[in-house]
Amino acid sequence: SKKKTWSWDQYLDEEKAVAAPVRAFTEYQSFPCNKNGFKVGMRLEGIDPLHPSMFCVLSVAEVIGYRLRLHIDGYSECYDFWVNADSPDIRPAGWCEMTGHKLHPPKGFKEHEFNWAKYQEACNAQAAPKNLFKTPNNTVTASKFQVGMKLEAVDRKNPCLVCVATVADIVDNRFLVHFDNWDDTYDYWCDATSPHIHPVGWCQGHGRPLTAPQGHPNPENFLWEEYLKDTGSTAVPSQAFCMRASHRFQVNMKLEAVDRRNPMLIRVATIVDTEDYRVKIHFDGWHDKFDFWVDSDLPDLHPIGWCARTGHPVEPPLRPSDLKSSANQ
Ligand code: MLY
Repeated sequence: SKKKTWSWDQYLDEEKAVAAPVRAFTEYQSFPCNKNGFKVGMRLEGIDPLHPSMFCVLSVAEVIGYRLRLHIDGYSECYDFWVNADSPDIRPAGWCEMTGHKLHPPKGFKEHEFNWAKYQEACNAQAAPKNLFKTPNNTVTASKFQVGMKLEAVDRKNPCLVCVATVADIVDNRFLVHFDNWDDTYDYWCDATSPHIHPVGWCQGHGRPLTAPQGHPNPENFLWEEYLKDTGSTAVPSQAFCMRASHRFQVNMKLEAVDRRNPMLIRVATIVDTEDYRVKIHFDGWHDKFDFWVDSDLPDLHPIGWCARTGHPVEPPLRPSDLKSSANQ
């Protein structure tokens, strides 16, 4: 084609824009130090993004650069999802059994009749070798957080709500936040530094309403003392919480960001607004109506040059002529 190859250097120069500095990005957003060794067809275990409490049998459906499209075996392709090769949400075959987690088998299997060795043979598929997975760096585990302990947590699907929640699972330095008497679709994995979690009593201390468990007989007058007693549970000790510092992104900084509506694409993007723990992403050349807020540590945000370095295409800014030609199609 006649299209000139697009370059960040030239673009930043033309736009008189600055790149978000690499130091603003977390380890999982920044340049990887290994190659993506996963291959299409390999099997593994991992968290179902729509049901974060569930570990499922997955297969690698597509590999682009440092990213993978994962398929939940036995289910529709519409549930496929993309992760980075170093995602803590994926684990080698056999991990669930080894760590005492329930593995959700492919559709059609009963829970106890699933067996990795037989399944691999039946599918004629290879399990992804263990060395392809990121080994969690020996971070201190969230020792003060224990399964069953209670806390107050932001419902990230309804971010204005702070709700009664429980530590439902722990893996390495992360734990699963579950909202009492709600289904697992609101659950999320985080660590002790998350800005979304607080000790019991935080809402009261900050003059904020606390959302009681679903079906609580007297939600307007929820009392922790009573609830802990009734449920025979304890609160996460307040010293366990160590909220991280706010991010270092600034308005107008450029970066590369996964397109939420078509997550196989990574686009040239700009930070157009910030809060302490969130940034608002704009895709260059696109209408503002596509702008969206994300947590600043979302693993789908990357420094400029990440795509080039990892062998992933980057979608250059949409130009006015692109709009015209797409309108004429
Ligand atoms: N309007 C939503 C709110 C659900 C909130 C769930 N949180 C507390 C876990 C509904 O009623 O479905």
